[in-house]
Amino acid sequence: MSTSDHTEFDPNSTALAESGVFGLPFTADEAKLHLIPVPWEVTTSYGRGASLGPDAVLRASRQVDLFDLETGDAWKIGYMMDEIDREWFERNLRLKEMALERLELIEAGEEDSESAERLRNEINEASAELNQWVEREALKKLRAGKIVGLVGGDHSTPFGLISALKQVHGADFGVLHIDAHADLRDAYQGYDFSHASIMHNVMERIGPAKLVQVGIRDFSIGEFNYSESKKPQIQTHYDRQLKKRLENGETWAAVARGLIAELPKKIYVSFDIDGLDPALCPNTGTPVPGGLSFDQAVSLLAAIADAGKQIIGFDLNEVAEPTPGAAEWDANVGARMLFKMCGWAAVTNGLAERRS
Ligand SMILES: [Mn+2]
Repeated sequence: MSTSDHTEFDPNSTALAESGVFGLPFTADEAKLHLIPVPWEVTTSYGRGASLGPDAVLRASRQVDLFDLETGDAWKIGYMMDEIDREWFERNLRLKEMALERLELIEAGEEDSESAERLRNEINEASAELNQWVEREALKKLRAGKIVGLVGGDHSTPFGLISALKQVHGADFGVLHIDAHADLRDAYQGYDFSHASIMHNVMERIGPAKLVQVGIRDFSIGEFNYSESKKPQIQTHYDRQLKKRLENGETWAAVARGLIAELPKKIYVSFDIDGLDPALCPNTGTPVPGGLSFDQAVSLLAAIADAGKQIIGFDLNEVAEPTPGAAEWDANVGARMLFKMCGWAAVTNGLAERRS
């Protein structure tokens, strides 16, 4: 849709196949909220398709109805997604092949061989370059006064955005991390910027004031000990512990309020789709039983606004392309969660009125 027919945009009509994210017509100049798609899954251990996530979410997003009972017409501030970068996507495919090649060498007991080392170095260098690219793109947008979200890709992808946010806001912000996995490993499988290390990297290399993890149910003893040693800067809320509180009669509203109370006023939301019940994301790379219901996650986001806190940025990651023939279920769920994050970001930045 071109800008010329912008005034004729009908929020009730069916979105055109080539329209923007959520079927919206906004240009980059007009939109106050920008989404950066990052088609990247070089270090994923198993399961494939997260690099196709941005495209799958974009397509599914056109089916989302714009009016929202909680965030009303927040979309009117303008949401847009950058075009998916072909070069990074192609590079991702080549590097993913190299990672598989290296995995074969490791399985053959040749992890220390010269060829395995060469592959590892090349992947580490490319991942660092990707982070720099994301950071540059995010900084441009932040300095133009935009709210910035990111659509992965695997969970390594938001590092550059969080780093850019620190440059703009300083370190006095917290990360609300929704995930099945703790992602606190130090250089998983020899990769500096692995999806499984994202929160370790965020804490050690960027250093926000706080990390609050929710839904965690798949983690190593090393990650557990690391989290314990970093209390209270890191507060990991294991899924089982949260569920037990609910079983014992606490309400989710009270639990959610407590989780948000641990965070400073400025909050970055990092949403790994596998934090949800895997029935909601069966095709994600590493699904784990348990997790949050869609509504629990939605209430958790609303609790940020209830507490008068501000979403300074966010990401949605690990949404997988459906297997051929399967319904676009993961992307459908992902697009709806993304829409909620956009809406609450608009509201908590004072750009839109909440409705309920
Ligand atoms: Mn993750």
